[in-house]
Amino acid sequence: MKKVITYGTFDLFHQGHFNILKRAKELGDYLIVGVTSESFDIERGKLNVKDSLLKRIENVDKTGFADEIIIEEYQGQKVNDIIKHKADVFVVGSDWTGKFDYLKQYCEVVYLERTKDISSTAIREKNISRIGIVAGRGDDGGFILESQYVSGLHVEAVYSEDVNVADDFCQKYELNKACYSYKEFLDSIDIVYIRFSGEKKYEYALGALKQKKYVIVDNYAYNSPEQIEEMQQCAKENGVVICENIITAYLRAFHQMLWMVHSNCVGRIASLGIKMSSIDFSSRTRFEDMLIYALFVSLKIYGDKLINASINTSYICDADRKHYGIILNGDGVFADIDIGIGVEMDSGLRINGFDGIVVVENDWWNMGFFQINCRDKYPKRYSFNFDGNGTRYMLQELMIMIESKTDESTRVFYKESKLLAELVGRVKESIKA
Ligand code: C2G
Repeated sequence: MKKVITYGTFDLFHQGHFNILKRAKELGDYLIVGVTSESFDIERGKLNVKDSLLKRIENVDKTGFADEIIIEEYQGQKVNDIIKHKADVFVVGSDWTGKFDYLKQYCEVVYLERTKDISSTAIREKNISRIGIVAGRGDDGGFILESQYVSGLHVEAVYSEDVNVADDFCQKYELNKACYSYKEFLDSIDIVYIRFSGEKKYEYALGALKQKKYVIVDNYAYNSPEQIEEMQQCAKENGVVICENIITAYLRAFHQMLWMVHSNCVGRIASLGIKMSSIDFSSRTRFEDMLIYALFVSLKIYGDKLINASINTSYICDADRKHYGIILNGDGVFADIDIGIGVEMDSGLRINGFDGIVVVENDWWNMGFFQINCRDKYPKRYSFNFDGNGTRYMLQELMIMIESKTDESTRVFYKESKLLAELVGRVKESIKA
């Protein structure tokens, strides 16, 4: 007897789930389905799961394909299950291609093509939101993998003016369709992720907002404050939200750190030290991409006081390796920012208070933990480990905004986005001068 085993959360059960169970069953004589427990989903960072474990099991059972249903409760359980149940084949959707190759030493591993179109009834009845990506050249930055960890979302379509870019992207990430007309693209989705840094980003955003689509945008602060204001106004008028993709803003550790700093845990803030190197951030990044993150943290610490701060900059360049020094100085404000492109640097964040220091080592923009050092006390660590690159937390926030119909994110307020754009502009001007 050939035994097949497959796993999933099976939340908001839809056609994609049905298809994989049907095809998994066809690969053998006996199908075991592992349904993830609530605590395992929390542990693996799967967010926004709506149905209870009981309901998810019931839905799998109703298909009639499963001969046995088990519960997946911990990391590493798949190996144990395969050995225990003597499974011959492990099956999972192609959205996980490569991720489960380590199981090949125990049984055959089959990645079945994921269902690209999960049917409009499922989308309507179960409130599944469809995402479309406006793509430029390059990869998706891990966005699609991260979106798989947020239940109730489905990446469906890609748009690009360049037919080849759209086709390649669609094929690479197995999306439902590649669109060459922006209107057709907008008609088939609910949320637009503008992963495109060209001039037309602003037009794409406005076009989508006018069609009442939620918008996620990278490097929003490259736009002028006036353009940002216009986009925000347009979002409000159309009852949707434009969401800025600054990953740090959505991380649990970052909030906790901010709340503690604003509760005086290190006393009055004396200064901020921010260092970031492209070597740690992302090898293909530009100065502005990192500047947005550094200024965002400064803004979250100092708030409106930054408006009147003076900005002094220095710039050293050696071929394509560059170092930028930025000092923000004002009434109650002092931030010292070092940004290196291709330059080795001890990346980290220090918030120096009169009574102690907040320390975030290394890649602080992706922080899972921080430490507070206060005199006469043991250093204390606050840890909120998370998986992936953090994008899923931004998507979770977006889902909450959609469900609760909030008109702006409390993680990055509209007012902060405008101020950030203004600061980015001022820093760039100062460097040019
Ligand atoms: N799936 C699919 N097509 C879709 C959506 C999902 O083929 N449009 C597949 C997934 O690839 C997976 C199964 O359906 O094999 C269950 O999907 P989820 O409930 O989203 O579970 P997932 O988070 O993919 O977990 O240990 C759990 C496994 O790692 C899979």
